[in-house]
Amino acid sequence: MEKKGFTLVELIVVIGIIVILATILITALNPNELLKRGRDTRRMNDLAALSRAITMYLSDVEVPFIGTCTNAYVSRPGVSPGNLPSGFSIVSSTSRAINGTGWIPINFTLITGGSPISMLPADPAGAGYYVYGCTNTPSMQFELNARLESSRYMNNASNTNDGGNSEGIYEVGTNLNILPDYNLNW
Ligand SMILES: [Ca+2]
Repeated sequence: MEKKGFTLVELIVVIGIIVILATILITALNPNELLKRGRDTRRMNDLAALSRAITMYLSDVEVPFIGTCTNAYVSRPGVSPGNLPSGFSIVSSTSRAINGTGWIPINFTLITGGSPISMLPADPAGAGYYVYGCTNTPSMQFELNARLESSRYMNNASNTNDGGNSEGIYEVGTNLNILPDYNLNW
């Protein structure tokens, strides 16, 4: 008599093969690494956009104010002191306002034609944060810091690649020696 359907053993073998293939696929795709890459891409874009906006502000506004440069500005309050640049007063806020009251105290709305950014960026990881520093001597310069976390992009934070002074930190700006070599851990 012809056999119809699968036997139990055949089913178990098929299910076993599916489980093995699914495991291989998930390992290859590594969803955790993909999420980290997504956040890193956003961090690099955030800092690039912010850097362009500050540069535009400096070239456009007649009497610019880029912050009190003895401060280091942080996009998240409550960060452990050991994970912040030393030698600066730490000023932190979650406000993303672009009118000078946000975590970066620059009034981007003064730019002719309006601000190129609609809000200040914040790190896409819940525990993450960005750091902003400035100097007025000899001229107004700034630095922005973020931590990268994916295997693919982490090397972008090396000083060889970003030109900065802190190996583990992704540094962007017009003077990457404003903020010291520190550990931006979270
Ligand atoms: Ca660096």
